Amino acid sequence: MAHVNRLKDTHVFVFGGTSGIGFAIANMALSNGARVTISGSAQPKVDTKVKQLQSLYPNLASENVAGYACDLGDQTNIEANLTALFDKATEGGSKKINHIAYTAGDSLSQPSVAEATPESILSIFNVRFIVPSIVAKLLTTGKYMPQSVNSSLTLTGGTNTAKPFPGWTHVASVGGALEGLVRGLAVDMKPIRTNMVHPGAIQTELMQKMLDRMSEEATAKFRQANSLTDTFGQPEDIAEAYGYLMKDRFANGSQLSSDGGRLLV
Ligand SMILES: NC(=O)c1ccc[n+]([C@@H]2O[C@H](COP(=O)([O-])OP(=O)(O)OC[C@H]3O[C@@H](n4cnc5c(N)ncnc54)[C@H](OP(=O)(O)O)[C@@H]3O)[C@@H](O)[C@H]2O)c1
Ligand SMILES: *[C@@H]1O[C@H](CO)[C@@H](O)[C@H](O)[C@H]1NC(C)=O
Ligand SMILES: *[C@@H]1O[C@H](CO)[C@@H](O)[C@H](O)[C@H]1NC(C)=O
Ligand SMILES: CC(=O)N[C@H]1CO[C@H](CO)[C@@H](O)[C@@H]1O
Repeated sequence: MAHVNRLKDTHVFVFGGTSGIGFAIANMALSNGARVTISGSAQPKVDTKVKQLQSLYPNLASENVAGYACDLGDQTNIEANLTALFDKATEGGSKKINHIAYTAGDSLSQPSVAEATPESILSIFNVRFIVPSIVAKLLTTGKYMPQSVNSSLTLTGGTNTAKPFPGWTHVASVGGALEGLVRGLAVDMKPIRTNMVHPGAIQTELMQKMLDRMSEEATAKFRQANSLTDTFGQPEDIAEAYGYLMKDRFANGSQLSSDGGRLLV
């Protein structure tokens, strides 16, 4: 039997699709003939990024790329807002989502161990951990995603969990919690598959914000210390890891890294 392109004609939804890794996942999915919906915190940027994706594939029907804003930092309204978002993206459940990639992540400002408070520690968990947990809850109804091994949810961790940067204790904690979430969801969400990807140092807008505060010398040192090849990873490379996890119907509760060997440096 000839091998088929498994993303063709599927519906791929990307939380965090307006930037960095998520934008590259949306782009990867479009190149495979998927229909794509992206989300970010504000509609103007979502619209700009939808247009940018459309311009990359001039022959694509414009309805194959859509985007809706949802502020994932609004904890009080999160369940209602996510429900409204999925209703829009699926036209009330009639155009179901086959794969979700979750790469949304807000500012990494975190308390030092010395200055941490219960509130400041919990705040790091909101967009990266609590929200994907509520996303999973909404998928249990079957309204938005088919209950099938062909469906998948892919979350995002980071190599910081296994090898924390100095001062990154609480982000490492979120990563550890996410690993448990992924294994738990693989069991509880079956037959939908849940997996995760660990980025190393990937050259995205988020990374650029960090590099902007560093000297050229410090940047060179940072790059060298965080991959075996003295390079940053590119979003279009790690996007393939998410694509693989969407396609392999036996990948379940698993973790992949795209990190240039950062743990071996
Ligand atoms: N880049 C790396 O080296 C690296 C390494 C390890 C882990 N990670 C993790 O991988 C994830 C993606 O990283 P990235 O580098 O691609 O980051 P990025 O370029 O900053 O993209 C982050 C995305 O999250 C969305 N987002 C942030 N706050 C939001 C909110 N309140 N509501 C809705 N959307 C929100 C942003 O949307 P808007 O801008 O439209 O609001 C954007 O699309 C993050 O969780 C990051 O911590 C990255
Ligand atoms: C999954 O997709 C394959 C290939 O398209 C199809 O043969 C199979 O019936 C699907 N399984 C379910 C449970 O939908
Ligand atoms: C995923 O793994 C869990 C835990 O072993 C299992 O219950 C579930 O059936 C698996 N789903 C698929 C699609 O393999
Ligand atoms: C982006 C979005 O849909 N925000 C809504 C979240 O829920 C509150 C309360 O229902 C609304 O006021 C927001 O507009």
